[in-house]
Amino acid sequence: MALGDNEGEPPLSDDDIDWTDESADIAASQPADCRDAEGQPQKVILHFDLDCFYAQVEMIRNPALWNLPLAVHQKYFIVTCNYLARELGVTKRMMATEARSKCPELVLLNGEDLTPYREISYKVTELLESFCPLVERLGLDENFVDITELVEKKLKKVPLPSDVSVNGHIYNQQALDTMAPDHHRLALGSHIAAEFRAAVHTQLGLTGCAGIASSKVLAKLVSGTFRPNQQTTLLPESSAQLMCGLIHVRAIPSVGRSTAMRLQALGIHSVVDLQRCPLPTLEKELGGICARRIHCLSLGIDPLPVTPRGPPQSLSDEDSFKKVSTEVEVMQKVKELVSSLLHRLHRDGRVPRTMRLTIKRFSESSQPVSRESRQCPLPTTLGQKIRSGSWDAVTPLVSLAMKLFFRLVDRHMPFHITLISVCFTNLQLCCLGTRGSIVSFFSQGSPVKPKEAPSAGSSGPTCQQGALDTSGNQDVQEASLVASAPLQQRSAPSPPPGVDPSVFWELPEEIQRELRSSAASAPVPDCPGSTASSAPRLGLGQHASREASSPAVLRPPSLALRTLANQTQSLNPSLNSPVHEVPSHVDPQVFVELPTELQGELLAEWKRETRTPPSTPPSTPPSQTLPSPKRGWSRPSKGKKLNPSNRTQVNNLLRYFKPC
Ligand code: DCP
Ligand code: MG
Ligand code: MG
Repeated sequence: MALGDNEGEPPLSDDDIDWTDESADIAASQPADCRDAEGQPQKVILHFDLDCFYAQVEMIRNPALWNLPLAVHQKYFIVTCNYLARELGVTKRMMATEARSKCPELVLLNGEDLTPYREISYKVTELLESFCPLVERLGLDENFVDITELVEKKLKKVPLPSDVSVNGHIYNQQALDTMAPDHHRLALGSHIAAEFRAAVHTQLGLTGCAGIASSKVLAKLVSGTFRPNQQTTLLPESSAQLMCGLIHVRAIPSVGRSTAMRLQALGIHSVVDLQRCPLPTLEKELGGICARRIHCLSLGIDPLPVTPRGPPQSLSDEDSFKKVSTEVEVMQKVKELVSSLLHRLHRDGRVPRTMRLTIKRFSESSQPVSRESRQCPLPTTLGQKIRSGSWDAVTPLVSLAMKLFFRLVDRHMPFHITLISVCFTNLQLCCLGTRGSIVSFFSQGSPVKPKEAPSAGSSGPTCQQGALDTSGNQDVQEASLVASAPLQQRSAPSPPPGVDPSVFWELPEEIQRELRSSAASAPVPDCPGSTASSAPRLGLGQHASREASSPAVLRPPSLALRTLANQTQSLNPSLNSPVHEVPSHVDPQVFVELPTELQGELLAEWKRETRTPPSTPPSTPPSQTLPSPKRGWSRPSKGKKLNPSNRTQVNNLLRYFKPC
């Protein structure tokens, strides 16, 4: 039952009253002007959940489906259906056969390839990030946004609460007290939420529900109260009722099946049971951290901030089935997974250092079956193949995965597998150059020219196998699977060592000259296991601008820029991340045209620079030898400017990215 169905004030039991009193104490501990103990304004958090997400994506891909009942299935189950199908009795998690019998005119689409859903999912996050940097993804169709600062800005414009109203619903139809600062903030937050939802609809054609509250857990729990395409604001006085309205502990975000089973063993079934359970009892069963966290959550308290996660730390894909019991079948499944992951890795542009294989065995028992995994490091040369988008990587990866498989399963015994998952983790920008070195952008196999086949017969610097993961399988670690990739041969003058020629020749001559002269003056650092230690280093330090300042954040409606970014994205498949933050000394228009890798490096360097305490005198003359990156990027004292002549010498490369 939707929470919103539970309108009106239900009678409170004695337990409810206890809990309400406790939450009232917590509320009373908050200062009246809505600042927390550290003097920060109390948070306003937005949770945004797209409506029938996979079905909406399918309707966008094929507009002829708009007015038809539509369901998306994976294997035999409906994973979602549009609201028209829901009206006709189809539900999520229903068997596809049952859905068909309930609604014979149902259009059933297979949703096992997540690629289109992922793509649109990231577009939604990017759009939200363009309004506000504090966005945290949750699954594919949800985002938290910390809109506290936006609310504060609005508050400055509308300090008098007289005409404030809430946009959308108020949970439990609680009356808004326009004189209460927290109500005022949440009301302003509801208008921001409405603006975000409108933008997602007009720019991406998607509808969704929003919840506005003072914490992540409350925002998430309240957002689905009215569906679809609606929003609900939770005022603090109603949070106790919201939490007590959750029947089962599983309704609390982050309480999964296994935690719920452990709680059940303690006799805890409902959220109220959990609220009333003494903390030491919980701690004994779940450990201190987990116990305190879920106890707080059960009370609607969630101190965790919205944490932008950046790009995913790993990419994985899995397939489940009734029975796989032969080596050939396993290899076929692994090959499919690896191929799909290679495509995603290529678009991502980073190189994985580790591969993990996970399986699930068949079990007659009703108890959940745990997964078993083995992992191994990937040879760096294989990483290069992956990054270049070469399908040559499939065979060695499948062979590695099969070695992992046979560490889990005895090949001489019968087996029955119901799930295989392949995961690439430890994703890194590049194998050449150290972190913070711009050389990684120019290194061989950069995603700028991912499909270009290297010509035979030439050779260049390559990183050999990196440091071995001691947790991995020795025989897998030792597998020598790939030959070093040769560099493409071009006419003279040659690029500096360590620089991908295919990228180098795309650069303006001026930059080519500068890279050559920079390379001539410094050694290249080793990456783990690198054989390229004799190649010259292109340290960012020498290219640094010393004009560090606050971030230049591009926000809508910067339509021209967005269009430019979109165009660039379509030209360069590796550029699939949003451009919302630009180093202050880089021309935003130029920045969006750079490959993601270089954007990342420039941003990281610039952030390191802004974090460096302003202890280094800004007038430090540029060193004749290369300065260390730290020195080169140190922040000047506020208000001081570099001597232009110094700046010319210090800013070798970055000046090409500066606005005219
Ligand atoms: N999903 C899935 N398997 C599940 C649950 C969900 O593959 N067991 C996918 C399909 C959904 C998407 O995740 O479209 C988002 O899940 P939601 O629970 O948010 O459901 P929907 O967005 O589809 O519907 P709603 O309008 O109820 O949010
Ligand atoms: Mg949804
Ligand atoms: Mg969801």
